[in-house]
Amino acid sequence: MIDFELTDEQRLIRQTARDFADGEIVPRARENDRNEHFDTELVQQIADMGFLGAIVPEEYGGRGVDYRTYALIVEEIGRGCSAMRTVVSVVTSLVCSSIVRWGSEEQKQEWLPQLCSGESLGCFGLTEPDTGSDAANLKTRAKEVDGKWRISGGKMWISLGNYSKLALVFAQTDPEKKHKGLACFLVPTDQPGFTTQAIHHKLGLKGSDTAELALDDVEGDLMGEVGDGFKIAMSALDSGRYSVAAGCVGICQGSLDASIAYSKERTQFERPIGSFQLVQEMIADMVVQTEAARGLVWRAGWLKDQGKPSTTETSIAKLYATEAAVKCADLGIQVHGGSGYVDDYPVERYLRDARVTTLYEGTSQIQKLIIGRAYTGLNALVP
Ligand code: COS
Repeated sequence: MIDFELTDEQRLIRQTARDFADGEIVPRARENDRNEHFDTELVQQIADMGFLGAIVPEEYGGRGVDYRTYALIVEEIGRGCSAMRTVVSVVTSLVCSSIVRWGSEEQKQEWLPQLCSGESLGCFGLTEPDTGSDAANLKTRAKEVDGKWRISGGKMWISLGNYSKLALVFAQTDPEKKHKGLACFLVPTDQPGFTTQAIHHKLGLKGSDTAELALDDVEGDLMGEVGDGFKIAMSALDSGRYSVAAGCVGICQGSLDASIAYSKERTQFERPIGSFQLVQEMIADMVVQTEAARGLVWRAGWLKDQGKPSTTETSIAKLYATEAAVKCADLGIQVHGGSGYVDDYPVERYLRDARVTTLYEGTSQIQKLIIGRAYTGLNALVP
C-alpha cells in the first residue's frame, strides 16, 4: 500500500531545501533570467547543499536518499527556478543515475564524486538535429580502432553542454542492428574534436545553459556493453522524467502561492479579488492540479523506492505534472492580470520555463503513446 506520510527526515530535508530555495535561489532567479546568466556560483551552492546527486550512494559522494526525498528537493528547487532545477535533473538523474546503474566500478569512482560535489558538470547527449522522439535512430557513429572507441556526430538541445566536463554520448555502432547497435560512452569534453556552441533566444529557461555539440573523432569510454545504449537512455529517462515532473510540481505550487498572495493584496470593487468566485475558481483549479501532480510524482517515487517497475507511472506523472505546470502558470498570470505579464512577479517566468517541460525528456505525445501501449498492449508507435 502506498504510504504518503513523510518521515521526520524527509520533512527536515524538505524544509532545508525550502529555506535554501527561498534564501538563495528565488532572490537570483529574475536577474539570471533577465541576463540569460548561467549562475555557476549558485550551482556550486546547490552542490554544497548535497542537492546534486542526492540519490547517488554515499560511498560515491552522494547523499544516498530515496526517490521520494529526491522529489521533495527537486520540487523546492523547481519552485525557485527551473533553470537551476534543470541542472539538478540533468546531473543527478540523466548522468549520475546512469553511471550508478550501468558504470563499472572504475567509472563510478572516477566520475560520481566530482559530479556530486559540483566540481564537474555532466550532460546527456542523446538528441540530435534529426533525432528527437525517434531516439533509436541516431546518426552519431562510434567505431573501435585499436581497442579504443572513436565517436563522430552532432548533438542538439543539450542542457549544460557548454559547461560540462563529461558528456554521456549515445552513438550507433552498427546501423543494421538498429536500437540493438546503440552504445553509451563517457566522453571527457576537454579533448580535441569536441566543440560546443551555445543556443540563445530561448522562450524560457534563460538562466540555463543549452548547447549544440559537435564530435569529430573523439575518444569515448564505453559504459555497459555495445547494444545497451538504448536501454541506458530509457532507464536514464525513467529517472529524468520523474525529476522533471517533480520540478513541475514546484512550478504549480509557486504559481498557486503567488496567486493566493496577490489575490488577497489586490483590491477591485473595494474587495480583495480573492473574494470573487471566478478568482477562487482559478485558485481551486490550481490547487487540484498541484495536489494531483504531486500525488502522481510521489506514487512513481514510491514504486522506484520499492524497486518495482515504474516506467508507465513515471510517464503518467511527467505528462500530468508538465501540462499542469503550464496551466497553473497560465492561470497564475490570469489572477495577476497585467502585473502577471511583467517580471515583477514570478508567474510569467513560470509559464515560459514550464513550456519546455512538455517537450524535453519526451514530449507529452510520447508519454501518451507509452501509457496507451502499456494499457492496451497495442503498439501505436511507428514500427
Ligand atoms: N528501461 C530499460 N529498458 C527499456 C525501457 C526502460 N524504461 N524502455 C524500453 N526499454 C528497452 C525495451 O525493453 C526494449 O529492449 P529489447 O530490445 O531487448 O526488447 C528496447 O528498450 C526497445 O524498447 P521499445 O520497444 O519500448 O522502444 P520503442 O522504439 O517502441 O519506443 C520510445 C521508444 C518512443 C518510447 C522512445 O524512443 C522514447 O522514449 N522516445 C522519446 C525520446 C526522448 O525522450 N527524448 C528526449 C531526450 S532527453 S532531452
